[in-house]
Amino acid sequence: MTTLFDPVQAGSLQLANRIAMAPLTRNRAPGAIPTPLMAQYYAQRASAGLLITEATAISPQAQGYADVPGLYSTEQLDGWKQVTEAVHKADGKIVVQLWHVGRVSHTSLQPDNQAPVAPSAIRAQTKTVLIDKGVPTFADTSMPRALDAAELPAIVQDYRHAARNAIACGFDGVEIHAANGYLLEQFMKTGANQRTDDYGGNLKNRTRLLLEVVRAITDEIGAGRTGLRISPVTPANDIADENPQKLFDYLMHQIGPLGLAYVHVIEGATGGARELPEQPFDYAHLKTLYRAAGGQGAWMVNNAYDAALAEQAVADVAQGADIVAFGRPYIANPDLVARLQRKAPLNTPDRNTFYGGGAAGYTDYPTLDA
Ligand code: 8OZ
Repeated sequence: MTTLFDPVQAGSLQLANRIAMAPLTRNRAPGAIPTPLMAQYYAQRASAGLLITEATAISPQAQGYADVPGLYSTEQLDGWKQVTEAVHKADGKIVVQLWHVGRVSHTSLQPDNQAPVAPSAIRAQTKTVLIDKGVPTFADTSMPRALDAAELPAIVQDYRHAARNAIACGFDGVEIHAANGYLLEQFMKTGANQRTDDYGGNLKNRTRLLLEVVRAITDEIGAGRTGLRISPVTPANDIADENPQKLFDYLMHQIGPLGLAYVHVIEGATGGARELPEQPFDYAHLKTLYRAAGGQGAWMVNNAYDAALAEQAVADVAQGADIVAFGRPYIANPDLVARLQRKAPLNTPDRNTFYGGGAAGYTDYPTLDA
């Protein structure tokens, strides 16, 4: 029987175990530049089979939160090099999550204080994090403007450049963030996309931008180093679709043949309930369709897994998962792999230090052996 502690192949990534650190926004990169403290934080967690970085902006326009990192300037790349070196020195594997927030932004975070961009000029009823004199504050997102179709090739190029930058600074690969109500999901879901051009309306059109991004990135760095994160039914950041099962079933047909390293699925509401009674979703069917379409990537699942649920998921080869990603447990347990293996108790994460700040609640959670 397969366990969480068995190795697994995800595309060209050879992973030592089936436990991944989920992407976690921590707002500790002032000026969008990764710091030595971030290198320490990721290296502490390097026993995970795969580390997925916090969401990382592919361009200035892609920024939507204070003090989140980017992957487009020389200073940012130098910062990330320290991170990848520290993780590799600790025998870890790390991919960077490529992010464009779309409408989930604030004018004060956009180039020249412009409006954030979106498929349609529909404001998200959600908040973003601004940091005022070191103190995180929540602010309503700004009214976005609808992107002209002629602007989209430049955004696809930004993804391609970011993927090239990722490899140049030592990442083992990238994860495309197509979840949680950000730009790529805004295009996919009817609640945010009312376009009448080639990027709106039917499923082919709504998934067009994502598939262009996937093709550009896989062409640039290879599909075996590229993962994809989706969240079929999450209401995060005010996103909704009239028929998520149909949308994601369709997407599996499209991505199956592309040779991706893994598909990372957030089950239920991000950071919330795994089951949404008003929005049932068949994840096993999704996986079956992906495999039927030729998809051989690792199937990664996420959202509120505990040890028992995770063990059960990887033990069930047909229905279950190849990899389980843990989010909140990784905030507080740098040695999560050892703790799960030894069935040891877990430290509890402190919500007050999730976003912004320094080492407290970041690099100071104790290991079992400490
Ligand atoms: C929490 C706070 C800010 C951003 C996501 C990147 O939900 C995020 C995020 C999470 O994917």
